[in-house]
Amino acid sequence: MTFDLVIRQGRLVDANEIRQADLGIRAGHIAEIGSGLAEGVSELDAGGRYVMPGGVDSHVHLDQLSSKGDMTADDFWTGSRSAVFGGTTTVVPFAAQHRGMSIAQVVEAALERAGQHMTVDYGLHVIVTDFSGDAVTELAAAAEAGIAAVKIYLTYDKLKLTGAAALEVMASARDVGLPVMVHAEADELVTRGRDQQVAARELGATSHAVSHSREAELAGVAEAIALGEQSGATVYLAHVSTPQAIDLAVDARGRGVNVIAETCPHYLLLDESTLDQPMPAAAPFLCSPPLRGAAERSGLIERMAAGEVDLVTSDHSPYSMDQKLPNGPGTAFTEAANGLPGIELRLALLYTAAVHEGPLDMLDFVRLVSTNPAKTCGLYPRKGSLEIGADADLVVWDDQPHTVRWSDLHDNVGYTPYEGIELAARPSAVLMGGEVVVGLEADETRPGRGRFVGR
Ligand code: DUC
Ligand code: ZN
Ligand code: ZN
Repeated sequence: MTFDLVIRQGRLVDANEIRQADLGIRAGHIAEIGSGLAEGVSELDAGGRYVMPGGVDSHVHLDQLSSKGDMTADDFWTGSRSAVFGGTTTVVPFAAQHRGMSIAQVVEAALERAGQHMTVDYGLHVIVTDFSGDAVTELAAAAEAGIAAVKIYLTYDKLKLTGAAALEVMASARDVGLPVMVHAEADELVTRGRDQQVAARELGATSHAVSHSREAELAGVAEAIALGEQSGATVYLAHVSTPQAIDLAVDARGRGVNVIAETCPHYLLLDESTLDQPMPAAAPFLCSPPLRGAAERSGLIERMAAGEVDLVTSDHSPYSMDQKLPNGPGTAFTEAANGLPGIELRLALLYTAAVHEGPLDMLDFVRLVSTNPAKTCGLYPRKGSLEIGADADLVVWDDQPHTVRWSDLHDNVGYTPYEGIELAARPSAVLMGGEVVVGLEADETRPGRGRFVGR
């Protein structure tokens, strides 16, 4: 049987090995890997470049209303389109339960909107803020429907769960086989820090970092791990910003606790000193947990090289400058929407910081941006692998230095915190289901082409 497409002259790389071989695609799946494959209906010459599984971004906020009432600047269409231009072919956003809402309804509504608008394949997490009423049954039904994980918060007044409720969610998630993603910052430390800054009339961006301190993250991570240890649930530590928090994860794994640790490119490339300037200049850099210093950046990269960090996701949290600064340049840190956009640049940023200029190799790179996020969300080996039968979602990775300009990106945010940064590589072609979707002058993106991929 002929192939629909054969990719030749590629260096095929997954999380295990690099092979010089042809890759044959049939009916949207990887059908054969070997040398001298028969001619396909179409042929693609990778020109010696790496060919890797498409990126899987298991932490993105799209079409999501924040607890402050801000709608993300990217919806499922603009966010997923931006993702694929950067080499990400599967995203996992959130259905957000605000208090008083039912889990079943928010999951159903998000799946319906995603089905209409996503251009890449997608999973779905559910944020749980109110675990009362029929929540246990509804969570079990959501797991049955294929959601990837539950997310809970240990801080933020409108989102946080008490320790007892968090333990209940963990026990229920364990029973239905879902990991629990935790926003792990200790509420009492964050709140006390914030109140002290406000009382001292220190309202600038640096005060955000003072209140969301390193210690608050460590205390939150310790609590999340304790909840996982007691309940037996798998704990997925979201957006870890300090190497010491990774060390807590490593210790816990040594005791048999199932801990998955994630960090994000902004913690590897951007510095807390960006907050030490007045608004509006500091606004693009406000996120939680906040940016840290050089010691944290190098410590995280060391731990990635040691295999102690599982995932690098974007935590794409797209808010416009108007949302960041509801009161103009006089906006206090307590009023600003916080979160950084980064869905399109995730692969190029990690590659530049940790492979091109750091100790990671291509196997680490694929593991962090694709294979492990797919495994975490129960999508492997369909996603995140080059196995025979896997979806032919592929990236041709090109060593092509370039300067970041927001005007070259495809999101709807209006700025990028990485403006002017030099990056070492980017995709030259991105394939989904064996079709070149972007790159090589193609743009086959369209709302609704993405499919739901369940756990
Ligand atoms: N938590 C996230 O997961 N993303 C953005 C901001 C936040 O608090
Ligand atoms: Zn969070
Ligand atoms: Zn997030």
